[in-house]
Amino acid sequence: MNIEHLKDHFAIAPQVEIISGPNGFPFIKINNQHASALISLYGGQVLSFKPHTEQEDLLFLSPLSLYADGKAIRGGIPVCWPWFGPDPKGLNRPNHGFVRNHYWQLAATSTDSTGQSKISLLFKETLKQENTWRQPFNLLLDVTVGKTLRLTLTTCNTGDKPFSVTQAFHSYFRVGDINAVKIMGLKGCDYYDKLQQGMLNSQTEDLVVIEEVDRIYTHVNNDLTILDKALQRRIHIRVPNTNTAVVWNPWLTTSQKMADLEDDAYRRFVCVEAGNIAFDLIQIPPNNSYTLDVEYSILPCSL
Ligand code: TA6
Repeated sequence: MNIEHLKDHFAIAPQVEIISGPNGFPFIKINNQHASALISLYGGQVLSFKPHTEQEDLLFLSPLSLYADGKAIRGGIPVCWPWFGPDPKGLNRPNHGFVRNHYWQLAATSTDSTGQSKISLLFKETLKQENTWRQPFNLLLDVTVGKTLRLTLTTCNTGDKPFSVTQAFHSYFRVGDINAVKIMGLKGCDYYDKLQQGMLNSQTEDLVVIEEVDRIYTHVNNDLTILDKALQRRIHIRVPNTNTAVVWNPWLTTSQKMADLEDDAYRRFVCVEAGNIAFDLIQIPPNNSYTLDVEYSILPCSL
């Protein structure tokens, strides 16, 4: 990917720069009146978002993350598409689909009158893809960086047959101390527990993470909140059009097994992943599209 070409076509001084990241991965660096952010074209992945009012990033990015072809970047907001989790057909294709492991095209950059920056990334059917996925499609990711961070992922069926996807924003949220975190908005929801062979359980209280957690929640609210007493802040996740979400924290033993995570990294993040997951399969007819829309904001603890 030619960074000079990207600079010529898409940089908007001084708010939007194109820079070379680790191993020459092209990054879009945003610094506008509201916030700073970093987006990798590899994976179409937001790696950092920090409103100027905040001391700490919204997102966790592993310092041991690999920046290598065929590997996912560990942290930020990986895009899981067109399937979430293991290959639904059992053909040994990558976990969480293939778009987090390939380059996206930078389609447009803009700023609006309120000072927000919008970055549009495109993953085209004609770009590299798994040879078993034969559905004609376009996939568009719009990232809007303002006081809040908004991501919309639009799947367009450009073929003549319907197809189905599962998908998620696999967001790694930075927390001050996992022991001082409460996840609100899941009380009363049922969940499938991946650590108990998919057993169905019910969430009776706000979720406190005290061990490894890997759950798919159903019928979730449109608003989820991570209350972080250590950083004295709340992360608010607005998901207007989905009703499944995953919560994942690997805890110590699983972190130790992961080469791209420090052993104690589990203390510093929790994944709360909004999407259409497992049974929440989205069917898209020919010439139709579907948009997953999520907005993240950071609020003080006291409000
Ligand atoms: O979203 C939770 C999960 O599917 C877990 O089961 C866990 O394995 C995690 O994602 C990380 O997956 P990855 O393929 O990125 O190593």
